Amino acid sequence: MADAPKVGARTTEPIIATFDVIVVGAGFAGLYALHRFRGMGLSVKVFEAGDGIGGTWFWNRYPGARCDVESMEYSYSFSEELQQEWNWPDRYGKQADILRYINHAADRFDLRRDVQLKTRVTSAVYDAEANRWTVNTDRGDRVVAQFCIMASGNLSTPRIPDLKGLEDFRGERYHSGLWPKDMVDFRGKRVGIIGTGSTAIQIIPLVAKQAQHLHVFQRTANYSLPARNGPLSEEEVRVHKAEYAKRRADAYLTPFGISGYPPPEKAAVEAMPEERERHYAARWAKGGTISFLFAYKDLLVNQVSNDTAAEFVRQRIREIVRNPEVADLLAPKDHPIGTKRICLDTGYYETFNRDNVTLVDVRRAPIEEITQTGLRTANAEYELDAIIFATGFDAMTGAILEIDIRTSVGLTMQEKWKTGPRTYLGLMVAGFPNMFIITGPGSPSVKSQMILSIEQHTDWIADCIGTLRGRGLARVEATVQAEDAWVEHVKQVADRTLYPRAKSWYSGSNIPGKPSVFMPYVGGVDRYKIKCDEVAANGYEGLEMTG
Ligand code: FAD
Ligand code: N01
Repeated sequence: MADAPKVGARTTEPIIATFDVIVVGAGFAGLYALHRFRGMGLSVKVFEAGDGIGGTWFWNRYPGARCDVESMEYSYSFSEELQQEWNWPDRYGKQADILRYINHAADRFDLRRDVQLKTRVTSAVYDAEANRWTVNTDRGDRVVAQFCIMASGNLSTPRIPDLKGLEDFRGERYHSGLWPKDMVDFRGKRVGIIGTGSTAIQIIPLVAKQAQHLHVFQRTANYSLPARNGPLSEEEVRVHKAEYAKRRADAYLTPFGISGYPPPEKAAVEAMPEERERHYAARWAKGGTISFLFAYKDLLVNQVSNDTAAEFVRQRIREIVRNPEVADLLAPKDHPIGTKRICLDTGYYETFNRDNVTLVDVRRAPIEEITQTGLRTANAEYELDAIIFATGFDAMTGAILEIDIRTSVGLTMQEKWKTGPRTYLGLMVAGFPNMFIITGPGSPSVKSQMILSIEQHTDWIADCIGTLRGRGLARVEATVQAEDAWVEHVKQVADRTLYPRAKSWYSGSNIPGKPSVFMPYVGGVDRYKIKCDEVAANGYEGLEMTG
């Protein structure tokens, strides 16, 4: 970073402005943080790299982009008025509707005036004497605040694999997470899509309907369940809204932070095969991932049980896809179901019955090079007019580590997280006082309904800052002991499940050279919230408040 102040060498450039709180990012997290901290009487400044607010829903405009948690749940709960007045048209909101909702919330709570768009935070330096963060941006801002809040997102750092010849391609090139604002027209084009994760599985059925031909380059097959998306009826909405407050409270008592799905009591291994089949079939017919995962209580901890659910899905794939070889290739075999995010689709497997769609196995014959006119694998060459990279993100740590975060005593975040992220509760990092992360690694974050987690984190941070100030203190920091114990706990909990058996972005294995550490806390939102509440009730144990 060219203009980042180095340790101990305070630059002489003038400070442009001083705030109580600086927030990095204006997605669901940054916007709620702004609202919440402003409500405490704090001065807040939000920096957002994009030229609009909305985070994930601003950037991911690809065809088919939708949430996979039902919209009546996947929305803010902090304002009863907002949740009563807003109407979601569909069971799973499409990207444009979610972005419209975020913009509505920003206007309703007058948030825009404190958000600076088109501005990327490049460095954040903590002055241990003044207990202040100095934040620099790519637009030349240099601002100071007592607190720095990382609301920079878990899936906000898109990654295109470092393929030979990438820059030589003469056709159109897209990454799902950097999709253009104008509609892309694939009509009459030969399109290639690399990746078969949640994103690609949403894109493929729609692009297949437009393109002259679509080649799907698959390295690893994923489990996908039918979304059964559709319009919400007035009655469904009325009933949900009448119970909103209770449902929101109930969500905190569940592992994934989603109400309406009672956690199962029976283990799959205790059920007879016919009963299991009935159970899975009912959930497949209803649509959605949570109900499927909640078919039995041991699906994520017992390989034998998991195999029964995985085999059920593989059978459905074989039924839907007419070509047995293609069906076999699409049937995942290398990881237990649910240990990577289960995908949700509308007509994904059916798409492979189309004459204009070809599945290419790039596990057997890897992509060797992008050519000027397409792509070459180890055994064939493909002529393409457009390539879609649905290749994912440097998840959970990418956005934070892209910023040069350091302290005046010589600690850098890059060094601290060299062997994987270390946090206390996913909220704070020892050695980096007065910095909080919203849904950081080590919290349920990506394993939960994220807006609920965002609100829970932000409220906890707000209470912590309020307590610090109430005590007349200026500095709050996680202790190394508390952080070590939490990191160990997160690992132990994950090791008791099947999660570590999958290679995925949960453990950083999608990014070459990234340390392999399972990052989310999978003990459940319910247990995690109890822990956070206990920490606060016990006077913020594990944190030191000084200054
Ligand atoms: P983001 O929305 O990622 O916002 C972070 C913002 O920070 C971005 O706008 C980014 O530009 C900005 N930023 C980052 N670094 C900097 C910097 N250095 N300087 C300035 N700005 C910066 N979760 C669910 O719970 N349910 C779902 O159904 C669901 N669907 C998803 C679908 C897709 C396609 C994707 C990609 C994710 C989905 N998620 C879902 C996860 C989703 O990311 C979260 O639900 C939520 O939107 C995250 O909000 P956020 O504010 O924490 O982060
Ligand atoms: O990214 P991914 P995503 N050669 O990392 C492949 C959320 N989300 O954008 O598995 C060939 O899951 C890679 O292959 P492999 C959700 O949390 C939600 O799809 O590494 N292939 C994989 O197939 C999700 O989990 C929704 O072998 C290469 C794909 O690219 C998260 O975002 C919708 C490759 C990347 O899959 C990320 O999903 C969309 C290479 N060199 C996203 N490099 C909802 O429905 C990568 N791949 C809510």
